[in-house]
Amino acid sequence: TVVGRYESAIPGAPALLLGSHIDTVRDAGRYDGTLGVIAGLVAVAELSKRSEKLPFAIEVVAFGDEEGVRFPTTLTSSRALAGIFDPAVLDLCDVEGVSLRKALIAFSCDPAAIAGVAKSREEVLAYVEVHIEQGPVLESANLPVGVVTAINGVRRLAVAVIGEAGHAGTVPMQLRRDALTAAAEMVLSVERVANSLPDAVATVGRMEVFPCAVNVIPGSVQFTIDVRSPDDTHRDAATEEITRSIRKIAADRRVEVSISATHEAPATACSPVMIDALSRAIKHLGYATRLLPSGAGHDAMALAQLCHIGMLFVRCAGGISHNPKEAISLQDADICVRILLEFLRNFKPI
Ligand code: HGY
Ligand code: MN
Ligand code: MN
Repeated sequence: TVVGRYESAIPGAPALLLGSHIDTVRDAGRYDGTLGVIAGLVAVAELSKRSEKLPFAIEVVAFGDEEGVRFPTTLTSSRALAGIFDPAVLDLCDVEGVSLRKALIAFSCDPAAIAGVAKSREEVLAYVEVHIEQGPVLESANLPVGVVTAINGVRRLAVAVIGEAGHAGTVPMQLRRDALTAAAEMVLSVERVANSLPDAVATVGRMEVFPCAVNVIPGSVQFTIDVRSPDDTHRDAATEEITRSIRKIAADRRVEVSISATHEAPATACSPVMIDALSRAIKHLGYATRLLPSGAGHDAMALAQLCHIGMLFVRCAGGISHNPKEAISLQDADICVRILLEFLRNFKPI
């Protein structure tokens, strides 16, 4: 995580945090996360150019791990800053078996120093994250920006299916304990359960097949499940139903299955004070204010444990994200920075 501080008129004053994450998913777009850091930097550069000082400091924060692509955890950087980092995640390993602890040390970081980066409530006023919407709502409403009301809660699971590897040519179908066909039925049950609940979504985004050879019946399969809802009871009901269904499929197909929880973040409401302040800035610049929930997770979920949070969404083409086709217009980027500046100049510490 990289943090830059723009000092206040009162040196050492508490800071308003602006920022987002600079890590991405594989084969990602250029704006998910990065836009929030750049927008913060451009707003501060504008203030600095005019030697404008505010009654509070501004810290622009570039979080290093929000996506959780390499290790089976997520929000590690923002949780560290918010003082809610769980040291147990240091022992989680990537697909090569390298632990987060080892990777940090190899990157000349000191895992023992993580606790020391936590901010205190007294030194932080609030956190504002500018982020692409990653959905189609603003584009369909023909609006450049929107204000986030709440962020979906999420649960992530790691599933391991153990069958029996065998010769693809000699084992009769009814004698097989094929881990991949069992996993395939499980994946479809994830989709079925999510479709049965009004506002839940569930995704199997990653799957590894072993030994992964054209003429070998798969002996084992590992896959991930990501379950979300704006309502944590729906999120949990979907997760329980999916777990039940996976265990039944395993029993019917005579394979073993292990299911472990790898990540959980509760649905997180943005602070009404921040929603109002961002809405006022949008209105002041002459744009209609659109309030909307976030289906995607964000570092703001972690910062909500430390301070008031607000999020400003920026329209993105076709709502496409986690995809190289991710795109925003220069005009919308300019509008979001102007709104951020209007917000900063009128922000009254809460
Ligand atoms: O998964 C998410 O919602 C975010 O992109 N990390
Ligand atoms: Mn993302
Ligand atoms: Mn993001």
